[in-house]
Amino acid sequence: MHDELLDKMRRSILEGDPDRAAALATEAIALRLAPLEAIQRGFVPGLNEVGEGFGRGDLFLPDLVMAGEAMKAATAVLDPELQKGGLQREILGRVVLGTVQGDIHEIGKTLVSTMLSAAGFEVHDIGVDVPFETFALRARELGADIVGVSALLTTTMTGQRHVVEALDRHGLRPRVKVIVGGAPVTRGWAEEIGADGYGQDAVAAVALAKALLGR
Ligand code: B1M
Repeated sequence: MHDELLDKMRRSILEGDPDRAAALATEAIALRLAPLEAIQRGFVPGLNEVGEGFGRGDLFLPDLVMAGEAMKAATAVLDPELQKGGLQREILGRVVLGTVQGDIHEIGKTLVSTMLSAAGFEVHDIGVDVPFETFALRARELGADIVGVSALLTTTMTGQRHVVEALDRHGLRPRVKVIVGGAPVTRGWAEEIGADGYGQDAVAAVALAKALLGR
């Protein structure tokens, strides 16, 4: 029933059109399409196509930039909807979350942040291109239970290991749990660097965070 709308969403990202993407997100809310479905089945396939085109050399950096802007416009509209229903009193745990040093990809990290907040976690999103040491300093300052580290590049995922090491140096492990994620990250990688878990997507990250804190 929503197939046509989902396809328009995909195309708004391919065309790098933030206004259109935002308008389609608004339409989705009016039609009561679940916001996560709009993101995962509508907008993300467009981003993936742009990523593939860029990887093949058919598309260029400006295309990637505009696709990212369109995605951000859509998620800005859908974000408050994702948050709804998450207004519970009890805080499940405190999470410090960021994209690792050298990496400015923020869309997936922000989605994970939104979903964790909606599930009842207190999330401190410390942004993108975050120095390894800063994860540890902020975790200590805020009394975090979990540190989440996102990486989208094969060159920056090695930074996730440095974050685990920084937490070790500050004596925060094993009390503070580490979750890693991002397109090139795997369960095997998480194990290799001594992280406590790997979230394949935002929904999996929430389930993992709950499980790690025994919730
Ligand atoms: Co970039 N980029 N990019 N990019 N970009 C990729 C990642 C790439 C795969 C595209 C490609 O070549 N096919 C490629 C990486 C190749 C590699 O290393 N293997 C790439 C490249 C090469 C680059 C540049 C180097 C390009 C250049 O300058 N020549 C450059 C690097 C800049 C830097 O960071 N230093 C660059 C820049 C950019 C933009 C800034 C233009 C833009 C980002 C805009 C922004 O974020 N504001 C951008 C975009 C949009 C992409 C693609 C197309 C889409 C990423 C995205 O937002 N996906 C991407 C290709 C692709 O992924 N298909 C690509 C949607 C998002 C919802 O998914 O981020 O995977 P994702 O997050 C998911 C899961 O991974 C998981 O949950 C999320 C929600 O389900 N997850 C976690 C993520 N973090 C998690 C943390 C967790 C748990 C789960 O726990 C803590």
